[in-house]
Amino acid sequence: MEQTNWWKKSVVYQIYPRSFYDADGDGIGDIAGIAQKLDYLKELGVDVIWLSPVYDSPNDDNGYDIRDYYKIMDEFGTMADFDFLLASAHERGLKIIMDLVVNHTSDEHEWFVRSKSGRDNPYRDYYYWRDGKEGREPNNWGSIFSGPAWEYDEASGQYYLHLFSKKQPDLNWEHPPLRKEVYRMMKFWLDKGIDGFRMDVINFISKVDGLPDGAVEEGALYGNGSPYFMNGLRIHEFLREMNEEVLSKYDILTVGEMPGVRVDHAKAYTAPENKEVNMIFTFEHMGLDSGPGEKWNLEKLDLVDLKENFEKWQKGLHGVGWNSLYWNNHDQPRIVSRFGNDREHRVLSAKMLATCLHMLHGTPYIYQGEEIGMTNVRFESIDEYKDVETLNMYREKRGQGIPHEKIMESIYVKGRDNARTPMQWTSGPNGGFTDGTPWIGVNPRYKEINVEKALEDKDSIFYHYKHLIGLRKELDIITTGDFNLLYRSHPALFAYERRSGDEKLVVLCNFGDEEIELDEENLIHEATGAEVIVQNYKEVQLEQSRLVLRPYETVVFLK
Ligand code: TEU
Repeated sequence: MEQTNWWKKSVVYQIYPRSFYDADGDGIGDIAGIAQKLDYLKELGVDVIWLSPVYDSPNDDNGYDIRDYYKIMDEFGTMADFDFLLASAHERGLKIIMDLVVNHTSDEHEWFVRSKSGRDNPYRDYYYWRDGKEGREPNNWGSIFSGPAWEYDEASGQYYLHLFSKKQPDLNWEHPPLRKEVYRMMKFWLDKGIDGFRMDVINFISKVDGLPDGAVEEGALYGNGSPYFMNGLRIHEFLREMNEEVLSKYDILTVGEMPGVRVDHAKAYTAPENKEVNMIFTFEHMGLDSGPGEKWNLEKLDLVDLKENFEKWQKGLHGVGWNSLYWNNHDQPRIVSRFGNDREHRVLSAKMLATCLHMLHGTPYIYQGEEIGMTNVRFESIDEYKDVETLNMYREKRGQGIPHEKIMESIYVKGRDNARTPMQWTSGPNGGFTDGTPWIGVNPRYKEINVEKALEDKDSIFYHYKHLIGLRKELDIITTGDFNLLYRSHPALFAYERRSGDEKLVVLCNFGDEEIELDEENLIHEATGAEVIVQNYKEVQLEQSRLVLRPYETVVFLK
């Protein structure tokens, strides 16, 4: 089918269904709740909804452990609810893309139950089963969710591979019948009319033969297997086969989530002539405040690193492939707390961060609550946290004797539950998320930060996002323009220009708490007479031969 590339001018809104809106009062968000909020999303102006997994799951990893790809999770509703949501979205001109999780399934999936039942079962090769080595795991890889990446099965005397939790066994993509089953399932959902897929850790599906030991980095308990499962030898072959068998038959959006991907990989994955995926999620900019180590290491962001990382991706993919643009998702802490200032400058810094991202080349993704400036949370007790990654890490580090307070500090800054507290709709009980008891604590700031207040305040973050989304529709330069970084070495100013023909956008974002004064003659010249299309404050300081940006102020000029 002809690919119209409609997604090049789209803005995507990610919904984490468990925390979005609970229509039936059981304390868990559901599909009926999403359907009730479609007009809110229409008002925001987004084009596409990305649904985190809604398939049947025991929820060891909140739906990223799928037990039945063809069934809706009971807590979220029924297939009839889903069909109603899809039809209601399409009626409003909204598209829906689903989360495709096919690097692994739940250990309760029928395929795994059969695979585990015996070495000779026809499903055995749907997963990675290996004999131990000298009474230990087949190799020294660590799971991304702590512990070893292998689980021993008494009955068969073998181990199975799980890069994530032990309830998420990795699928063996080397096995053609498995790939066929995946393609059949994808067609089932696409034939229902969904508009594409976000593909979970899709660059992990090709593992290197022999699954060799990884290097044991200083202080690590296990070997680093990532060189042997990230961007593996057959990954492009598998994605091209998926495209040939399924994706090419529909006019859809495909975005591959790819931890460990670099720009050179991304050029190959997203170049249209390669017929793989439309775009990918890189993690590079999300690792700049952890240093070279694990994400729990807390380092201060150096803005120059962030600017140069965006420059690398903007220049690297412009005219070659396509960028996705994001600050937040269900795995990342809230950006206004992370790179902004969520206390005295929450509104300004949230708007600044939004402007910085939405004026770039690529397709922007907004994560639920980002558009109202939701912040990180600090639960007092570890018992209030729900995320398997966080809880496994806590137990492992406590076992290593690391103090509770030190671990909690990392959880406060980087934990995934920061993004998973319920969406804040009103200042009423539970932030209007549920009439029941929420499955996870509501962020106490819901009284000041909620949709109801945002919609009443014309100067809210919500309406700033709405304005930015509108500009993307109105100005082709945002979609087609090139990228040039300005003031590269400035420690607090993120400034760049986009050019297309004789048009130019100049974007200035003050990431700091201090006022920035620019006396750059040609910038002032550029700005003078330019149309100011985005600004935080009521007026822009264009005093005599100097341009002043106050803390977290943003201004965008169009010439
Ligand atoms: O996440 C991929 C991944 O690598 C995550 O472990 C992420 O890097 C980490 O959580 C950052 O803290 C995807 C999904 O987005 C995530 O929610 C799932 O837990 C994971 O895959 C397994 O499906």
